[in-house]
Amino acid sequence: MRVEDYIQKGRLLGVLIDPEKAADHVSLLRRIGVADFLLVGGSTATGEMTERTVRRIKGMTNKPVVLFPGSPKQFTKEADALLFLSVMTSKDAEMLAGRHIAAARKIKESGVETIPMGYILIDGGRESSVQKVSGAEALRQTETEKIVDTAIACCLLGKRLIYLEAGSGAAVPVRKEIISAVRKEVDVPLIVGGGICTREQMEQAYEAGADIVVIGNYLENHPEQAYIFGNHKQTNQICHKNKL
Ligand code: 1GP
Repeated sequence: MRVEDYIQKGRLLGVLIDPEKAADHVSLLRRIGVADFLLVGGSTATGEMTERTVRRIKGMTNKPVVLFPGSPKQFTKEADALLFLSVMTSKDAEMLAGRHIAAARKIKESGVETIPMGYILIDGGRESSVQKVSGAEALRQTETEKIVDTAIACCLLGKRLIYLEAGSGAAVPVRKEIISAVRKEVDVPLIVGGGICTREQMEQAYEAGADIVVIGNYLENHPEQAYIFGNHKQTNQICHKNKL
């Protein structure tokens, strides 16, 4: 099944694995076990690290492995799909289209499934690594109307997925009122991530309209807590053949 079709099911948990943070086998297994699919990416990971990490995960599970790249160098044809993201809150043309042009031919020739995604950075209470690396601005959590307008613009631009991002390790996740306001105006699947550390926060995001919740830091630091986020929907129809 194509990843884009799979994510239409909703109430999915994506676990983000940063290739720069080497994880032991048990830690990775725990995180893979609770995920519906894996996201691989980091702000400054190299291509080699990314490819090694994708191969490693694919050697442990048949759950989809999706690239969430911090730069074009992080593309690898080993992945099942690529989130081809435009940082909608950036004023830097490179973040909106320039880097995409640089990587376009390689991506097309690889045949890897590519999902155009609008990435909306929202203030999570501390400067995120994506802000440091890209210089992208974060919209304030009080700017609901602007966030919704940005999401509408994503759809008008043909994005088929929207990521509401409070930033890696955010002190405050995206408010549920923002998620529901966006949900009311757009039909494309919504990903919500940044600073989610509890089951309650995850459930609130789903209830407000998130189709996918992404957790990175918390599970990286507390892999033994992964079970808390498990069985987050009644029928988890994931996966082809589960190697775990
Ligand atoms: C970061 O939204 C993801 O891009 C995940 O954030 O690491 O804070 O869970 P956390």
